[in-house]
Amino acid sequence: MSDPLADLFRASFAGDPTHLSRAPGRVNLIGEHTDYNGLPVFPMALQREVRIELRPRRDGLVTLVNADPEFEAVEFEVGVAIPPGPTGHWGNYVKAPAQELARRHAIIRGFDGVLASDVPVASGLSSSSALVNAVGLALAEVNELGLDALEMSEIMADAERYTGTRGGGMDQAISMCARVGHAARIDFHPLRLKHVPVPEDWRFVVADTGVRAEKSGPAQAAYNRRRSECEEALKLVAPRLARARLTPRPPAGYAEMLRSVPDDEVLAVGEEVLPDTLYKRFRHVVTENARVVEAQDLLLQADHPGFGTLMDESHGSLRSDYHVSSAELDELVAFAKEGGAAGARLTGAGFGGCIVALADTDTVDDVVESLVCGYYEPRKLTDRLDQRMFLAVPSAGASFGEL
Ligand code: NG1
Repeated sequence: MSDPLADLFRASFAGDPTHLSRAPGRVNLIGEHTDYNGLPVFPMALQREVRIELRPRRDGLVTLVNADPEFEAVEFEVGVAIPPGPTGHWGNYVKAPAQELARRHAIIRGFDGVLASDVPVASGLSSSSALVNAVGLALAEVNELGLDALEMSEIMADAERYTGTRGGGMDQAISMCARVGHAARIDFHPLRLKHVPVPEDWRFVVADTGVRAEKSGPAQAAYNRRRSECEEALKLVAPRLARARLTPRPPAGYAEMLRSVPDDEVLAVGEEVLPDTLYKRFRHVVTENARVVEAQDLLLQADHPGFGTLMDESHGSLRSDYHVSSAELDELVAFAKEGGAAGARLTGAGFGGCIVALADTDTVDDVVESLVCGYYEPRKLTDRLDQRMFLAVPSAGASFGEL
């Protein structure tokens, strides 16, 4: 059978590729902007993935050719201080895991490889972490590091900060550790996953606004600002909780705070001490955490309407309190609901990118039709519709093997 990636390999290097490293993108079902606050998230891996066919090298050179001619080939030496390319260059996501693995495990071997990805870029579906993970896994295996998926997830989360985004660890963890047919509740510090089966008749529709949410561009500053705002809010609330004797000492993080004090009391203190914007950010984080906890139970019980309602509430909070939605995201959500979705929300960081809508086998066609007629047709975005809108299939995490 012809393998276009292998053909590209032969055209780029002499000989054949020997190994395949692959890592999927993800859709986050609920729990947005909670991971970097140390609070849980609830994503699943997608059938869309980054695939690298490669051949290990004896020296430390990494050469990676992208099947998409829009992206020039990347070449560098593995090391502890790899000079980054210009901000936003895709090569930075290749260098990121190489530098982190060199710092932690003194890796010395690189590879020749060719890469193809069908994860939409800048859409909130973690194309970046899929790339970081696929390269990181390749380097870990080529250097025989013997790391497990959880260890790799944590290293890759640190690695991606090389690109300038102060992200949480959700994307790397689900892309490394996901199970076929399951979503996962992910908790942090320490990192752990609880895999929950997705009922057979549930359908998650992913629909792209067509507005790119470049996290290497302006969205990066907006994203990092949200993170700082959450830290600032906690710094103001924590001592007040201790002074009110609600906690023995100021809680060190959101997770500790929400374990010790009921949400309504935390919110009451927040409202008292925080300026308006900070309070809104804080309220989103506290209420979104509660929604994740509830979502896990509802998925286990296959409570379709209940899960949908939580998704609606999440979107409302991301729009009104966290200010990361956009007119296009709100419109897609509205059309999904009009078509009969049980719930719909933006997914990923926001500022553009995709929504995820919950339908089932009976309603999915109507939801899709409503999105096409309401959003894509009037905007003349019906070309490459299968790229813009697809059904998410809960898929397996990253893997590495011989070809
Ligand atoms: P997206 O928008 O998919 O890149 C980002 C972060 C996540 C998480 C979400 C918001 C990275 C790599 N990803 O995801 O960790 O914070 O935003 O919930 O920074």
